[in-house]
Amino acid sequence: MISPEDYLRHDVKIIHGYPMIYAFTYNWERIEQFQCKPDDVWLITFPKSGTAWVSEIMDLIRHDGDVEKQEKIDIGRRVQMLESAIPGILLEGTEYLEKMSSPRFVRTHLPISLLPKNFWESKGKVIYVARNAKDVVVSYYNFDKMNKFNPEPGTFPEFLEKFMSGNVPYGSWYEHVTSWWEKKKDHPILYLFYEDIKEHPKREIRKVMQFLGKQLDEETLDRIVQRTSFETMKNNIWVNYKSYPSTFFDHDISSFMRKGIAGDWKNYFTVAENEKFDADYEKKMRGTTLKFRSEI
Ligand code: PPS
Repeated sequence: MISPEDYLRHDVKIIHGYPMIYAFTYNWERIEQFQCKPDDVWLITFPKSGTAWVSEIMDLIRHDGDVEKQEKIDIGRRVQMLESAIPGILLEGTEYLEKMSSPRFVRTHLPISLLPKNFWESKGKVIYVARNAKDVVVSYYNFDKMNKFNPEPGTFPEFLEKFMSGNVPYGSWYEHVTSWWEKKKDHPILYLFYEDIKEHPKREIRKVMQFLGKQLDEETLDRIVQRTSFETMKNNIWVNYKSYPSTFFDHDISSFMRKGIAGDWKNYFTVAENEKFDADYEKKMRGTTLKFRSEI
């Protein structure tokens, strides 16, 4: 019988060359064999890029902006995470998805190489959300202090090194964001940026609405903007991770809905770290047309 002590704060496990959250690696076959469907809508992100935010936007669009129609369950179930698993306690993400009626909203942080085998042939639409690397590092570091599924992050300088070398769950941010950017050429992908949603939420929510093939009036869009603001989501138990026990997520250490801004990295990076990061970034991102804003 598996218990949380067997996987909480466990080191990552390498799956086909990628570091993965240990608890999620149980029975990995379930991910490879997962049957994707043509009407699945995928939300794909590197961790800490705005997954919960865009999940809530998608769920509200699906329900015409009506909170009463939304299921009172965690956002990770309404837009079900493919690879999630709390062994011995909760059904695995794949099992939930198999029971879900279509069209399903599926979320994942998986890099392209780890997708289910029939992902591309199933041709499901993809919403990809990317956030600038420096804010992702800071958000990831704070999350790992409170998220017991991941290894202890160590100090910020230590975590920064691990991030730059791709030695964090789900691997290299650089590879993730650029490889999905390239895939835009031959797959229906709406590629969004956290900073754009922050700067102009209604414009970006409208893009999601159009991509999902919905028609909502201006008043409904305004309501969705309000209901997915950082302040509203911070107090919503179904999106702020407070519905999970502190054994898994310890909100006394840090909140899941922490700051929700662009540019917080300036409070963490030293001048020397910033210079080193920028030089390394330049090398790793050479050759891509993908551009980020680290502040707005
Ligand atoms: S996870 O664990 O990978 O699914 O995390 P993810 O949801 O991708 O990212 C969490 C960060 O997104 C911020 N967030 C928001 N920012 C602005 N507005 C809204 N509504 C919002 N919802 C979530 C959240 O605060 C995390 O960022 P940080 O920088 O840590 O605050």
